[in-house]
Amino acid sequence: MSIINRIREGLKKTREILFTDIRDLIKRKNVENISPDFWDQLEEKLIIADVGVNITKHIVNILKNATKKKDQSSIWQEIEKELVSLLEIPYIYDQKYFPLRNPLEGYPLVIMVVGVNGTGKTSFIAKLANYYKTMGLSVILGAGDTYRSAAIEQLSHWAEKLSIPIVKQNIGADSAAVAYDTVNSAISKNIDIAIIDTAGRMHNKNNLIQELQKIQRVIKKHHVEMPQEKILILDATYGQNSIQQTKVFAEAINITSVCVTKMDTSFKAGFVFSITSTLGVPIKFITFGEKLEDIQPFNPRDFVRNLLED
Ligand SMILES: Nc1nc2c(ncn2[C@@H]2O[C@H](COP(=O)(O)OP(=O)(O)O)[C@@H](O)[C@H]2O)c(=O)[nH]1
Ligand SMILES: [Mg+2]
Repeated sequence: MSIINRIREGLKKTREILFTDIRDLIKRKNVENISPDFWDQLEEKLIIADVGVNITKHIVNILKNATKKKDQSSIWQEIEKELVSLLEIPYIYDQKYFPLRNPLEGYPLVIMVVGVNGTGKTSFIAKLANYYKTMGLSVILGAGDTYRSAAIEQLSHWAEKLSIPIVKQNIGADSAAVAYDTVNSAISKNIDIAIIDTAGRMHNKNNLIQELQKIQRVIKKHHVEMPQEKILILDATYGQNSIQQTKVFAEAINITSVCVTKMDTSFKAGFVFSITSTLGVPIKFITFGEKLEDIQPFNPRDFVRNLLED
């Protein structure tokens, strides 16, 4: 299956739940006679798909305004433009590391991955490593989730499968030390990218915050501008709740971007339309399956087109 088809397949549920009505709307010959019921039902659907009340009202207004345009293609363009603008936060990237950026000459790009357990952190790291490996870059992993032994094993499995190096210690080890060693190894071996896994839960919230801050502090000993990227993983199956659950991570460290996982299984993927306005950072990746290739840099325009086009 081509990449485009994989994404469409992955977004099938969102396409059906959220966008069937909107697609129909665009195709209507007679947009003047849309009944108030239509708008009520659409609003209800958007709310069920976890778009969120404010964004739902906003989207319905966009659609109402768009249907005032006379021809189909201007309606289409208007809807597309407005939906894209909800998803978009412009950012700078390097062609070499697209969609990420490494402003530090002569240093590896260090990526810290954070998020609640079970959201898909470790799977995302494997997919991301594979993505960059395919682009010809070298990658090293750091098993920074030392809180659960399964987490270390899982990451080691992926490192082996991808034939890339990994830095790990035993369960209960100091995760900041693992992170430090990972970056150290990347620098001394001239590796392009270091990706560091972290714990998603600890005894309590304060432990977790302190742990993440410590990892960050220790990485900074290599260079104050590291880690250059801090990616928060949001699980699409939790919808709006996934944003609520992750406020603690945003509190602990300055998140630089978001990856939304499990787009393929979710009926609640509508919440992606409220991520950028709630968290104030761009969505840079989505994952839509369990295979290594089920990852894509997030492109708001392609995303909206995949949902709106037949
Ligand atoms: N269908 C689907 N499953 C996923 C995706 N990403 C992760 N998973 C599954 O979600 C579960 C938790 O993933 P894991 O990476 O261990 O989460 P972590 O605890 O945050 O590290 C695993 O069973 C993964 O296979 C995705 O994009 N689609
Ligand atoms: Mg994990």
